[in-house]
Amino acid sequence: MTSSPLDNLADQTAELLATIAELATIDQLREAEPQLTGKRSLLSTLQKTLGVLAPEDRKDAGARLQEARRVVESALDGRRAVLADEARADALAGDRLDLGDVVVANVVWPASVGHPSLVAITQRELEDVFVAMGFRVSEGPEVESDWYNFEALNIPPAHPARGMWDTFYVDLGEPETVVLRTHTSPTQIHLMEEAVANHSLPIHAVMPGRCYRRDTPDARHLATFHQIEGLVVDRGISFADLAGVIETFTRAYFGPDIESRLRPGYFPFTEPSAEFEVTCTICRGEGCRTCSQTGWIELGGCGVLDPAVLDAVGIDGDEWSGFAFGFGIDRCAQMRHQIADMRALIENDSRFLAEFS
Ligand code: FA5
Repeated sequence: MTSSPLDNLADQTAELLATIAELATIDQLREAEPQLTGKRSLLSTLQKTLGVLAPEDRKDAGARLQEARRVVESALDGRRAVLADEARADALAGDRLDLGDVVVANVVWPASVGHPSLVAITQRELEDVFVAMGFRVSEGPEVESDWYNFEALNIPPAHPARGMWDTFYVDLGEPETVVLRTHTSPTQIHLMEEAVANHSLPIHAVMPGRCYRRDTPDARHLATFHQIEGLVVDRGISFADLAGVIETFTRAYFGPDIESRLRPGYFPFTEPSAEFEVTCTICRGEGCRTCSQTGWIELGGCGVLDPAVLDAVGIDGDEWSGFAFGFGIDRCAQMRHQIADMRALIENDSRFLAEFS
């Protein structure tokens, strides 16, 4: 029996089908296709050999070869469809929003989201210290009339001391009559008026809250910041009582290692007045950018109530006397936690926020 070029066609076709079955991606299929069915493929090469066959065998061989090509091409098409389906499914899986993940995330999230800011935490700690010392906590409005923010505090219009506070005015009523409070001191006036109206003197209170100034933010300043005001109105109060309260506060809040001092200062609503400072905790008093190389950081102002203020609210200065203080809450947080630049408090850097969660 004479041999034919198609003697191994069945095995060769089976090998081609096995190769096709192993193609793993559309790209591999595209690359392999010319060698499987193209001009230089085995099937095309066999096609060219048919000419050597006797004419009576050629027709039958042609038909077998055609059938083999049909089978191979059909396997190729089938594999192409499967691989295209798989590629689409992979892409969809990549894009898919897994609702299961969202549900799991909801369960895990509360542990790491939504905690009070460092300023809120500090405010609460400061309140706790003063409550332990016998003060009650009160509040006042952030939008004030000029009278509460300035005039009642012995700062009449055009008084040079107004320059101490760069003020945001609210566009309401007569020009420059309504302000965003520049300090918490107007709450002193509200409390004293209330006590007079209710015959409820003496007063021992602290009043925390937000303040606004047209200050350019820097290492120690923000345009929106917080103060905690302190007010004592009682009989026989002197500067020594104020100094004692500040000393007790400093030890309770900062611990025994921090040094503090009162330096003579000026506020129109207290006389005598002082500025309360602590050793800069960033440089331990050596001098740095945060404390402008002084080694000290001012935390607040304080003093004995000026009789003109008692007069403005109708309190008899012969019977009653008092003192007041106003500390920066953000500054207290800054010194307690050694934050070199106060702007970190409002930048929302998640690494900073996580430190105080
Ligand atoms: C006052 O605001 C006075 N009302 C304090 C006072 C109250 C004196 C009662 C006497 C009696 P002063 O402007 O110095 O004072 O501000 C007090 C403190 O608020 C500062 O020491 C600082 O800690 C904080 N503070 C002031 N301005 C800013 C600001 N722009 N950013 C952050 N903290 C500030």
